[in-house]
Amino acid sequence: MSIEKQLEKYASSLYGKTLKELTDAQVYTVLLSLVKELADEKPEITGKKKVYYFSAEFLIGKLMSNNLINLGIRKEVKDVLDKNGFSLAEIEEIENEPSLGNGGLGRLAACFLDSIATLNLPGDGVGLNYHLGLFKQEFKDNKQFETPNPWIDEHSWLNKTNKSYVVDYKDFSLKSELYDIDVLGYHGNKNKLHLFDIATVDPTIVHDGIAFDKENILKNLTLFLYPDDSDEDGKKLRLYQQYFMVSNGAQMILEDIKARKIPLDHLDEYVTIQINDTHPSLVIPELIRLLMAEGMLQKEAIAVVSRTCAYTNHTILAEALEKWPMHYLEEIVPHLIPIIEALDAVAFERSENPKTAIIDDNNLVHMASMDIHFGYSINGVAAIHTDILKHTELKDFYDLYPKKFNNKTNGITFRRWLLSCNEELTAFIDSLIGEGYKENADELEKLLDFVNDEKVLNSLLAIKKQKKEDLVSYIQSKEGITLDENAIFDVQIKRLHEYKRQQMNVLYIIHQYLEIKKGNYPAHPITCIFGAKAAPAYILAKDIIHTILCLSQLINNDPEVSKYLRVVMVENYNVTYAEKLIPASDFSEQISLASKEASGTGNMKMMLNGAVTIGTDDGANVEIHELVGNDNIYIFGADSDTVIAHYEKGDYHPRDILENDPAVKELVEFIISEDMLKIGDREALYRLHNDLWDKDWFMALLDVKDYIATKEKAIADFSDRQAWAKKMLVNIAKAGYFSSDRTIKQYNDDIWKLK
Ligand code: T68
Repeated sequence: MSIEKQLEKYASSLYGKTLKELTDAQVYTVLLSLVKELADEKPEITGKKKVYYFSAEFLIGKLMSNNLINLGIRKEVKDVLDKNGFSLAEIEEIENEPSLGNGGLGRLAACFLDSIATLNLPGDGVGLNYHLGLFKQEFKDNKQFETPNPWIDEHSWLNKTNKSYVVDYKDFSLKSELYDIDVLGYHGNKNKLHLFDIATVDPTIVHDGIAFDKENILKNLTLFLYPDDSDEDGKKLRLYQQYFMVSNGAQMILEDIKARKIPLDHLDEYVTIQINDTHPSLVIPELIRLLMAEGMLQKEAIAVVSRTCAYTNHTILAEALEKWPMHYLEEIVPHLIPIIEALDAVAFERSENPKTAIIDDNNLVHMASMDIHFGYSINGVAAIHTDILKHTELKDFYDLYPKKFNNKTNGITFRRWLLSCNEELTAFIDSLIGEGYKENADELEKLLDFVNDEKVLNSLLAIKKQKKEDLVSYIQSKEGITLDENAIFDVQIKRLHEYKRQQMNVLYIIHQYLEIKKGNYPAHPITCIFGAKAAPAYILAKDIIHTILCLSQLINNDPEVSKYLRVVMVENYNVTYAEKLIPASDFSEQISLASKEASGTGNMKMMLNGAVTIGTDDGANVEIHELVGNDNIYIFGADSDTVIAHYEKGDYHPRDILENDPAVKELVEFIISEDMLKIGDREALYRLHNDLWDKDWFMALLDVKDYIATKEKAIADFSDRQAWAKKMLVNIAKAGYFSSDRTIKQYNDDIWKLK
């Protein structure tokens, strides 16, 4: 049956109408029904061994466009809708974005599921079905407020299954429900994302933004991703969540293994569990416990699990490596304690170094330590990150287990971050080098043949302009702000964190503002665009948002300045927004303090869409730098060795810089100037200002001058449009390495070893 006939069939059965007579929302539901039916018919990918990707987050984004592409019917659907008076783009807007992730770690998990299915490898995601997701960000009085982000509609991609498991806690047990989302490979078959839930969860307990009774586990367990953990009850809730996720996942895996009549001591030949950061680490003791309950001896269970689990580290920030107080475990999952103690004893037999202990002197259980001792592979997510893990952060572990450590540089799925979000660029690339790059991303290098082709370069500029116009109208509709697509779009989109140094970008903006006020205009008008959520309890991150919003108000309302400089922070930055911002960006801001950004993946997405990176030699920027060469990237700032040495010696004092450099001081003082205090909250502005004087833990002042000078150079270069288009082209051509298909092949070759 043709796509049109099938759509008519659903229009008739669901609404008793013809396609033409439907509202947009009804067309969305009709399309959803059809795609789900087609997905249903796809066989599941099978094989002897399967990977289970355990993750607290799956930042999957809207699924309609991607699923149409992967089913190979997007064009046909678009034509049918056109013919009937609908725009596919508008229909796709209707879908709620699933709110199941926070940042790069969650988006990476989503890209990986896409690539695993595309490579036809058996691999499922395991996570939780958060009803209110991460919070929704709203701006009021130039400040961030958090509200619930309900995203589950009557019609959604979730398929209720009849799987259910009992999860035991100290004082009660919970019965799970399992929802699955089909994960379609590009022109291929499917895997699943398994999202566990409970029937009793109750969004009506939420009040005053995102407040709720943290002790009411029956009602709150799967409400929010990363519920506020600034108090004990919040921390315990996170532990309840983590155990729920891993116990369900482990039970589901063992159920399948038993159904296949596989002897449990051969588990590792059939299953590999990839632990995404430390949130799912309790799967190790839980799986050991379940195997012992099946009659396996503890020693053997530990050995089997150690051959089954592998761990990915996403950060060197110590505060993000989770440590659970033993008394929480006693209160919530006491049955894991004897196992964790046994693991600690084994670890001690292997090394008496207190730095590699699982249970430390303060009775804290170190999740990463457990992963490293009892996982068979430990990987970092970019070359420099893995090096720092081996030689600095996790050195004692590396000395103990050199063979376990390996690097897997992150990647992104080109289906979403090119084919779906930038159809114009995709079509243009197709016309130049054919479609082979869609399966073999390295073929993008063929674009280098056109590096001196004026016509091609002009087309690239024209496509960028088109995407900037699209973004201008999107921002107009969402934020009510009118931008000029002829300005440079300078984009910093990522979680708000001091180490990512949005505050350094703020200082750049202040510099530019003051220069314009003095009559020194930039070589080209520039629009600085931010998108970022701050964790609700992260005060300084919220102060930085406040400062950006105040600056935005000051500058955008100053007609003299706003001709040359504009500042926009978009509200509730999410995957949907990223899909509009990335194709439209000229400058890709990747300005973390060297050594702190494990990889970054936004840098890869922007590069693929023809933006040029302004960045430090950090994370995957290092690899981008190597690939594109000095002429096609703007690198600045202290390198990671210098930064690490400052931390070791404790010799970085921002006050020294401020007392000796009036130019830098002027920028910092502007934060508490009359102009700013008139607009903003005195306490918040002073807090940021004082932090920069007394702490500046991520050394924004160390790099700010080099940053400003580098950015000025980039702005000047931008004016030579042909030369700039060459940089764009080289960036696109060299982005093939960052396909998550490459990353997943490496995970499979080195770690998972599936068929
Ligand atoms: C990110 N991590 C890294 N963490 O920051 C980024 N963590 O460099 C890297 O590219 C990406 O992972 C993928 O590897 C995160 O996104 C979190 O969001 C997070 C949340 C809670 C606790 C710890």
